Amino acid sequence: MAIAEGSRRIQLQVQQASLADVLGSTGETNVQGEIVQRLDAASSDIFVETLSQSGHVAAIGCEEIEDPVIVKGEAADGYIVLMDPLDGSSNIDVAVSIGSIFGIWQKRPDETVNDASLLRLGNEQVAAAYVVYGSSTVLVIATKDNVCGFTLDPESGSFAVTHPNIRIPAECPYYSTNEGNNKVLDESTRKAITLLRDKYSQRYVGSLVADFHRNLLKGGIFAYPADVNRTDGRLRLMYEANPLGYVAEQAGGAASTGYQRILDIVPKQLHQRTPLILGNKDVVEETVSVISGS
Ligand code: P6P
Repeated sequence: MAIAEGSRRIQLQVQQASLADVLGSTGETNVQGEIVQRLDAASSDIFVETLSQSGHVAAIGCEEIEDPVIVKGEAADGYIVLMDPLDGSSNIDVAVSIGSIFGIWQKRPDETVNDASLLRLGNEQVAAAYVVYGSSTVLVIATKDNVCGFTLDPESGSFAVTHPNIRIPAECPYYSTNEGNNKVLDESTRKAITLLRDKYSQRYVGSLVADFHRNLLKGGIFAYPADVNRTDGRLRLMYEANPLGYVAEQAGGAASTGYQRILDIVPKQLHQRTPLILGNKDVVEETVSVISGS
């Protein structure tokens, strides 16, 4: 409910954009060294507020905030939420789909929450969610063996079930990757991308949530592999790869670094990056076998 309420408020700002004077940058750079868009900061503030006030969240990790937010008077049955409050910032000013991503863990019993509490294994997630702010606003929530999509009714401000029991299709029509990176891929990765290009149609929005949501509903694979400039990959493990990897697996898909299952990675720090191969299980496995030579 806290995520739904926060996304309802953010969607209003996304739709008003220039009219609400929320575009452009704050002039600051975040812990990632990226220019903070004003909507990044607003989204972070909104979700920190709704999650903290929910009474069920003990700590929050956020792409826009260097250190964990430990919620005062934390809830005994607290959850730990790691989030990318607004993903795809470069697309905000050009009216292209953007999204929010959440990984949800249960605080360990009798745990006094501290910074280390947020460095949990991806496969210990109890739920994950994302919101895509596109031609419609869709909230997708994954729990064990169940992925369900809800669409926001802008008139009433409430979400209705529109995509019950999402399963990623067996067929794979699309691949999503930044083809501009081909020149910096190692040989086996470049071969893997070539195989995708030969077999599937390219669809690449430049917003991870939008690319993943299309591939989840229609079938497809998203690949942001390691390259010579980004040996650890570009995307973030704790609040992008882990949550979407959880959603993919609960819908019958897969998520890998190209060498290892995403949800098996032992995290070392809150903002660490990872390569990400995500989507249709068969195609992820084929792609991983070419990348890793296994
Ligand atoms: P590139 C957006 O900034 C993001 O974090 C993801 O949403 C997206 O998939 C990726 O970066 C795009 O990166 O290098 O293709 O612009």
